[in-house]
Amino acid sequence: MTDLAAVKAALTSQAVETASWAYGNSGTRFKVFTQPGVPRTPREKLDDAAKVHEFTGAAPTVALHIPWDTVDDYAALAAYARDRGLTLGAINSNTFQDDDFRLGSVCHPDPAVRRKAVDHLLACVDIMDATGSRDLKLWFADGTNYPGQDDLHARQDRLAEALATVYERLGEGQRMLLEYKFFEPAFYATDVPDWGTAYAHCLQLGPRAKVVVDTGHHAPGTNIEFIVATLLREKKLGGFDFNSRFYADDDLMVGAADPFQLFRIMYEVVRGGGLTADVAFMLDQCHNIEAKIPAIIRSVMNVQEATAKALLVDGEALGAAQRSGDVLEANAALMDAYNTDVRPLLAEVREEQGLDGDPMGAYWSSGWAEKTAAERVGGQQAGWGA
Ligand code: AOS
Ligand code: ZN
Ligand code: ZN
Repeated sequence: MTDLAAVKAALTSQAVETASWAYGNSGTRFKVFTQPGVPRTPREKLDDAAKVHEFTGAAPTVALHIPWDTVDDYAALAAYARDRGLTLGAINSNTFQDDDFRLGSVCHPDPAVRRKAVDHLLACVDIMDATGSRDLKLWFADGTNYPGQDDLHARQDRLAEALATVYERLGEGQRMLLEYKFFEPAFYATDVPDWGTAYAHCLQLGPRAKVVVDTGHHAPGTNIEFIVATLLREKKLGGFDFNSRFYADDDLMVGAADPFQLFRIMYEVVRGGGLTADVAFMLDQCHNIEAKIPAIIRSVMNVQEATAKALLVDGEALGAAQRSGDVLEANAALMDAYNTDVRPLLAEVREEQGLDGDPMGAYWSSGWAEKTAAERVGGQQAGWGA
């Protein structure tokens, strides 16, 4: 039997971090479609994020990206967020948009380019000091396109050296989250292509270095929940970049392509004791053709639905079936939870928090979309096309 009060308490305390860049215009390398009312400044992105939090009650932090969210005074930006009931979340670095990084950043063969990349990462930690952010999130576009282009082994050595320099600089309570991705923009060998490489570096660095699982960064068919279970066992799961994919790094709304996979992931999170603040549940998505704030609200709700289903798994029945080797009953215990319609439960949880049970409806009737469309002219691009 599941303890409904415990399930509700877990759902009430769950927080999903939204990404500043998801509020801006985005697209593919073919076309960036502009939308009315899109934020023009980091502050306006926070205004939109505050709406997501207002209607879901579950999105209290916002990840920033440097330099896309560059401001003169980061402490003032953090105060601006606080005034809107938000705090600033992970600081995402960018070592992929500069001409100097054609052959890589921290893995580049030229020490001067590596130094430039490390300086940027250190500047990101300075920003974390000002914003009070806990996490530095590192994703490296580094890699090679052709066999022989550079020395794979030496590139790992350079990466390790750069990471160690930044790790040393972390302040108390700060963490380094290392993200992996199997290809793109490099097409032959990516320098952090998989969880094993990220894990090996994090293990070497120490307890404050952890792995980020971006759900869109795996080869088709990869069992992501197995990776999650393993990282949790090793106390190395720092968080998620949630999104969904049909083909490559599509950055579509989490839970849209494969809600069953999201459920399986959240089940391993619950099973492995990962439903805590130690694991950052972040969204890393682009809303190229759909309205952005409602898409982010939908994404938060999709994470909540998968979590609710995971929490509803009858652990006793599942355990008993597993111990007796009853394959079908064990599978049925998971599927029963997955096939439960948790929307009424989540509506109840929201209403108990004083929120509208229907965040999407509440947002659409709030007038925010019309107000921002009228007031904001010339919305900002998210920062990249794809
Ligand atoms: C890139 O593919 C990664 O998913 C990054 O996490 C992210 O989208 C980028 O660094 C934006 O900050
Ligand atoms: Zn990501
Ligand atoms: Zn990605």
